[in-house]
Amino acid sequence: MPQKTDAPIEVTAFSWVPPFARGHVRDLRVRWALEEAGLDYRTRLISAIDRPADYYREQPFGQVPHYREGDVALFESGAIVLHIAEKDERLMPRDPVGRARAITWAVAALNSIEPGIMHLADIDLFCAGQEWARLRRPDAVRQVEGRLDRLAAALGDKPWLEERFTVGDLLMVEALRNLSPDRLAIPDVLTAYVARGEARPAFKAAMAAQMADFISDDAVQSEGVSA
Ligand SMILES: N[C@@H](CCC(=O)N[C@@H](CS)C(=O)NCC(=O)O)C(=O)O
Repeated sequence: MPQKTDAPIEVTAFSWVPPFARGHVRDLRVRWALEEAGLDYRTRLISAIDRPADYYREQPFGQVPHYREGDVALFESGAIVLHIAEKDERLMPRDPVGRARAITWAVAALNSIEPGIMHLADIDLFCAGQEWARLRRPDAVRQVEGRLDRLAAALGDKPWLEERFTVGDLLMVEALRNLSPDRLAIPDVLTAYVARGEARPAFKAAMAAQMADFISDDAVQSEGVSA
């Protein structure tokens, strides 16, 4: 596993999040890209509850992940994953056409697919029970389902969006993972696509590493450890 305490690449992650969020915090996609590329990294854990004041100098919005590698300091998981992808042909094809297509899908994941899914998560998880959420939900579901249908058509019967797995698939699978089948209709080909992504050894290693970094609920509650 490329998580090493003396690694030159540092990624920030939260030390604790509620159970429903575990496996969905966005350092996961960065860890996944690093695992695919075989690059060692270390994590710096910060509290999700009491964000250190000086952290905003690194990540203007106080969010995770933040990435540091020598003089390179980055925020925004999409930018970080693209930066990592540039280092490894397995994530970013070297031929100009393949590279452009991989970037196109990466941006589509972040710009055309993920926002609707996160809006739905706001409605169903964070604002559940609020009147505006009840009124907004049918249209929000329709919009996401429309996008999913078009994405399923573009994927067709291929395993990946292009001839082989790229950074575009990594970000697309990550965006789709925040969908819940009991909240809307997900085309079968996309369910299988996400399962293919999650079956990759690099994804599994990233998931295990994120889980291992969380301090336990018991430590937070009974021992008063700062989350
Ligand atoms: N667009 C940012 C979003 C990062 C983000 O939303 N991170 C969440 C964890 S998944 C976070 O730090 N939430 C706390 C907050 O927004 O204050 C990215 O992709 O890096």
